[in-house]
Amino acid sequence: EKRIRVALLGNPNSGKTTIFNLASGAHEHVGNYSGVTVDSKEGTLRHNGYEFTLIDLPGTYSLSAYTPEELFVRKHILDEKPDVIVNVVSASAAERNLYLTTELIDLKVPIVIALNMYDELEESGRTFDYETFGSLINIPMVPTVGKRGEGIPQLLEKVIDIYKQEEFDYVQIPYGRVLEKSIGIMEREFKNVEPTLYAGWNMPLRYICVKLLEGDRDVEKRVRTLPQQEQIFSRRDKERIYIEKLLREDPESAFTNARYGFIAGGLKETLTEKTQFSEKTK
Ligand code: GDP
Ligand code: MG
Ligand code: K
Repeated sequence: EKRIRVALLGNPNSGKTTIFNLASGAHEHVGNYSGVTVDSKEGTLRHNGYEFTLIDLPGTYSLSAYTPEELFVRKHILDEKPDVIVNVVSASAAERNLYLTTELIDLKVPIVIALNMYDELEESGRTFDYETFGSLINIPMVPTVGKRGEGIPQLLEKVIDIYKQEEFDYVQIPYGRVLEKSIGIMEREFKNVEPTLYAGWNMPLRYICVKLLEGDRDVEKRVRTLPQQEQIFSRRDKERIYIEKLLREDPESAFTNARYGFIAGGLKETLTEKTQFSEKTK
């Protein structure tokens, strides 16, 4: 029997524990994450000839290295390398929830999106062309209503598909002319670094460069172990100044805004208010 390790990841209150309990038959506490302990829970289930190990991770809004939850989740993805990540997204708050997805895209990990709370989206009268949005980010999206168990078999089928898929065509988040230029310069700075020195971090080079430009403490700590760290940091500092000068915002905000811009652009084409929709079809 084949085993698939699946990490459930998403914002607090997106329905991760509900899906976890439902699928694994566990009875974990559903409600606001207390924040007292940062921990994950494991449960297993069988479906269609596979044994799934589900991992319920703490809720996070981002994967920066600021809060214990964010660091824990990022470390889990990088070190435990789950076979597939199920990104649980609250469909009724898609724009905010999909921010985390942009960070997962940069990490180039296999993802399936559970578009949970789909009942709330429908009740609010909106429509979401999630298939089009999913093809924009090249990640399958499966509508689910965790509370009622709807969509879970379909979700597991998609997880199997992604598990079996051998090659991925990862989308790149477009950060805009100024940031892309700095990313390229940082990537070239790594030309002199022996790749085996950072291969174990399991971070794509582009991700390392983005995080360095953002000033991510965890990635900075790692880069300090490289023999070329002095040149890298001196270049990084110059690029941060350049970004701030041209964009008139700190680099971290610039990256955050670009990620939100990417999501907002895609949703503008695919997420409609009912009133607009019915006017069009009249
Ligand atoms: P977590 O913080 O991501 O683990 O979220 P929980 O699983 O604790 O769920 C948060 C709340 O949303 C709970 O009250 C659930 O009963 C509710 N919930 C979960 N899935 C759905 C869903 O698909 N639709 C609706 N309307 N509520 C849901
Ligand atoms: Mg939970
Ligand atoms: K919760």
